[in-house]
Amino acid sequence: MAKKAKRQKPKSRAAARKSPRKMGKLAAKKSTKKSAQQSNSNGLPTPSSKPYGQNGKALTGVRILDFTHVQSGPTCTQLLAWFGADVIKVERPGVGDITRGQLVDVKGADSLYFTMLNHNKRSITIDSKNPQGMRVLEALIKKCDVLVENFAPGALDRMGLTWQRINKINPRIIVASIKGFGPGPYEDCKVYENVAQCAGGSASTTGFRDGPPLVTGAQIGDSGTGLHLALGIVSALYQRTRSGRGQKVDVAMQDGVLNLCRVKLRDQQRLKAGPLTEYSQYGEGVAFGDATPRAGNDSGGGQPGWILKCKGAPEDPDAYIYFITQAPVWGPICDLIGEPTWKTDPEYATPRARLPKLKAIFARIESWTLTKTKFEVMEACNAVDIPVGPILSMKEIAAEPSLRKSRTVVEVDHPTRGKYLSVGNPIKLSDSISEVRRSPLLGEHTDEILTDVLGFAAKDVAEIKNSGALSAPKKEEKAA
Ligand code: CAO
Repeated sequence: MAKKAKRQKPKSRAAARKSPRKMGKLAAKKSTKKSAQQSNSNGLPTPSSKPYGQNGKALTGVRILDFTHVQSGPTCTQLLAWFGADVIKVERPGVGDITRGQLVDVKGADSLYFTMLNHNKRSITIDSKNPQGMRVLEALIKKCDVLVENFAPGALDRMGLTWQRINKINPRIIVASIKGFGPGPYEDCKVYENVAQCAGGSASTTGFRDGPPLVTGAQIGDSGTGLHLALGIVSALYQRTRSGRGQKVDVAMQDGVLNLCRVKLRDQQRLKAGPLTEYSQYGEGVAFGDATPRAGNDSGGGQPGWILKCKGAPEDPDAYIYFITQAPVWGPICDLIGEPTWKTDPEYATPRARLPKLKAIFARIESWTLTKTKFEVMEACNAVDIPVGPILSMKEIAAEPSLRKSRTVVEVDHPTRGKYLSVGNPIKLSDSISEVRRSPLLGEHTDEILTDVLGFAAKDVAEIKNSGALSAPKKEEKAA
């Protein structure tokens, strides 16, 4: 890291020896004030007086050797880059991250899959299996604070970059890895998003009771694990300010998904105490098995909720609203839908009385929501504090002005594909403001990294380049 926080100077021994009794009254007062200030500072520098946003970025000075590919690892390093880390993405010469060429929509340009996961990074191409390539990698390991990777199990070791070797080259470096599974029977498996969703308990608890397990659209296996890894990395960086040494940070995708599904493991254990009464299955009189069932659109938080049709459904596939019959707002719900007697009728007045009739209650609420668009329902309900969620399509999200204003949805310009939309940094720091810069072209920063970051002299750069370590193998060599 570039600069350490300025610490308060320890008192000199002579000063420490001076007895307060020997000081004048004023000096004694001053000293008391000073020591109070010191004890409040926790060793931190004096609060900056610069305007917010002008103190660099949260991770300015942190350099990342980004050995990630596809989605999980790049999600993590993109977040770190948005917080100001210098992220150097190492890619295989000629090929790069495989996603550059996946789901291509503009011929000859990097795919949106790649561009939307690799903002604010620099790209260098290195063949890690070429000795000169390894020379560059070792130089990078010396210069970086964190190495992040999500290769298949054992791939980094096979390159010769074991934890022991990396740690020997740079004992301060943090080595952060994503694998599909943690230690155990599946530790050697390659894993993609949906494999993790299934193995982490998400699929078995998603979907309708009478249908097959479902995967979700949210990439909880890949992007979710990337988020977990980013937190592990910044925690390790913080610990390093005290320990002075690096450590390994490992996150398994199965574990990351399970962490996001913890309410379902909660329900698994509650089953021992009887049926899960907030599940609509209970109200419908369907017996529970011995594992957490799929709960359709029931709310996971214990407040009965369901997705209801609004004006335009089902022709408009997104004309729906998530409606929660939260106990504290039962009265306003009854008034809104035109059933004021339900507020006092013992058959409806309490959550317990409503449980067996939830299906019929939601049908009655739906007869009201069907008279309004999802936005009208939103307006009417929020006016009286009833929480509802409009089912927004990606088209609506892309056009939503408030998301543009908050820079959660941003327009980015790219030299080969032109303008495109991306999701910006969803985490807003008031003193570390993210700007979204386009993803790098393959190997775009190879030369500047070799010279400016690693300090290789022109003859070394030439030697490395001549070895073929930074360029794609020639066609005839490939065929041989
Ligand atoms: N130079 C030379 N070789 C390189 C290289 C470089 N710059 N970068 C990668 N390689 C090599 C690796 O060393 C590896 O070679 P070996 O198999 O000979 O050791 C090879 O490329 C392939 O790496 P891989 O096994 O990681 O890639 P894959 O496409 O076969 O598998 C994936 C992809 C994602 C299934 C696997 O990497 C994985 O399971 N990762 C961990 C879990 C994960 O992150 N999954 C999420 C992916 S996003 O959905």
